[in-house]
Amino acid sequence: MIDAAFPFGAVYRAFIAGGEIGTMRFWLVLALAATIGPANVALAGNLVVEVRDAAGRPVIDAVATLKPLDAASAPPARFAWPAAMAQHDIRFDPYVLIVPVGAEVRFPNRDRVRHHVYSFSPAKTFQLKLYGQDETRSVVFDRVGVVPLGCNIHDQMIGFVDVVDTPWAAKTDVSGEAVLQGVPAGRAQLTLWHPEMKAPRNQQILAVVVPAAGAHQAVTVVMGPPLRRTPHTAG
Ligand SMILES: [Cu+2]
Repeated sequence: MIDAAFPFGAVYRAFIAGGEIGTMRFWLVLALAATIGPANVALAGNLVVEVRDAAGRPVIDAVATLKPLDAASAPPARFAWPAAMAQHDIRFDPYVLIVPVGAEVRFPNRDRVRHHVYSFSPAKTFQLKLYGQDETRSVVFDRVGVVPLGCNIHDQMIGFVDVVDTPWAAKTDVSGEAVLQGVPAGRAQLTLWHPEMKAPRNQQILAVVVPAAGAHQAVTVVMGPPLRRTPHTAG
């Protein structure tokens, strides 16, 4: 409202001096003031989602996605991390990659051995036939859903591309926290997904109400046994 104060004064003087045209501009400024008023300031809060298992341990690599129920429309999904799924030390890196629907994902091979990456997922069925060190391939993910990845040569290689249609998506870090930035205030559906979660479709859905200032949401999930895969090396 402070920003609107100066033009308000200027146009009000024009209103007094200019008759009908001044009146139109007067109402225009009122409409402008309404669109930049407190109702829309509520868009800037962060939702911090903290995910722990039944024993209270932080859950790493869980994907939190938020679908606001009150906001009219969402901005296009763009994420800070690269749309890349490397093969490194005979494993997929990262273990879980979030991409917006329509993203072209690179699959660089950083190993000396060759890999043959594939998925049978309904969201994306593909295969990248054997390719070697420092070569890369790419795949466009055009449908929303989880795409489990495997390698024909190395059975222990397991990874996931989570294709989402919301800009409010993030992965939990080592402390079990995912930060959804700039979420709209109001009612929303919060979905938590992890490949090892013991739940239908490996996910838990919560109804939440996000206050204008943002919030911290703690969630406990039930985890199953870890998938058998190549252990992550230190660093
Ligand atoms: Cu491989």
